Amino acid sequence: SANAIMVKVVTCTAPVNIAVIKYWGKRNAALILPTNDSLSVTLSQDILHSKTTIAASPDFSHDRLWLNGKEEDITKNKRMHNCFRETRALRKQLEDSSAEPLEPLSTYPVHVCSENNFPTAAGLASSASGLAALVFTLARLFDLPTSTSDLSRIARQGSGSACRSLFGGFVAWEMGSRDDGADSLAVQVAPETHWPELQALICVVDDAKKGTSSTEGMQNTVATSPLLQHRIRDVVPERMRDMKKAILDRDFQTFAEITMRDSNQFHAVCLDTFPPIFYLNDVSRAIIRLIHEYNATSPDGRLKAAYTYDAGPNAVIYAPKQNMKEIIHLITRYFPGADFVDPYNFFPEGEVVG
Ligand code: 2P0
Repeated sequence: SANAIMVKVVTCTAPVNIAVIKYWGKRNAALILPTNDSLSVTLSQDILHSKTTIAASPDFSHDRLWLNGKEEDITKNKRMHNCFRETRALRKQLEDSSAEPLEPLSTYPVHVCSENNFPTAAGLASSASGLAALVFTLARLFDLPTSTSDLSRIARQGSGSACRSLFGGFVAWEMGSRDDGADSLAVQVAPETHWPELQALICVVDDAKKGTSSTEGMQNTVATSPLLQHRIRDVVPERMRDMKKAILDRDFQTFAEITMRDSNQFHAVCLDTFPPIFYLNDVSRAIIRLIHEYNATSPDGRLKAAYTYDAGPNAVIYAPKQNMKEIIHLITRYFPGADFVDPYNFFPEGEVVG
């Protein structure tokens, strides 16, 4: 009918990733170009993901965003506009070069609804999955033939760590050397099927969102920490090589040692920032000691688990599946109030156990 309106709607999800070699520091804040390579493990989408629905219509007046059901003002959100601008430019190329006339979606305002299936307040990385879901859903909405690595370059301009959530499995973010960021993108080191015995346990130490934001914190680190310069120059390049090899060899010893050392160095760099940034609390540090004691009980001296911490107090424990139940029992024994995200359904009664 004459009153019909054209709306195209697409929904996609994107997973959370947890770095084992940490990204911390930008050489270009506007383009989100990092000071070092990083490497992460993408977690199963079944448990933790951001789900984004985008509608495009010529009848919408402007771009709008609803985050977990609440509308956010995005007029000053540069990072979202980066993602809109880049994907619309690719759509425009497609429209201009197509033999058949295409719907001019590149000119339509969009409505974006995004939600996490985990509490944003849990201090778990939500910007990575959220911005990855935004870019991936825009690419689907616009039918872009763009490769995943090229999409990761766009997601990077939404949030640095988001570029790694475009791939499953084991993912490197190559910092690149160009000033325009054309070679700063994510590549898959190995798919999730490569090492299915490796599992992640998320221990929610504190579910309040507080402290220094990553974006602000890392800029202060770049400006003030001499230890960061040592890390960038002398530590990360060798760790990236060793970590990639450990993953390809399914070598948990090397994987675990580098993971723990890199988490510790990231938090040391935070302490070396002036004024210092504190993300770990007493419970975080107690879990670090507990994992080292647990590893020390190993009869053959082989590591049984590795911890890692991001810009908050919550622990992520990587371990071979066979050790997970023991680790959960250990942590619940020492921390009776501990909450877990229970991705492998050890506790079928509910997602989170106390
Ligand atoms: C990481 N983190 O590699 C590191 C470890 C936190 C600690 O990536 O400014 O939210 O959006 O690029 O991606 C957090 O930084 O910062 C982060 P922006 P982002 O996962």
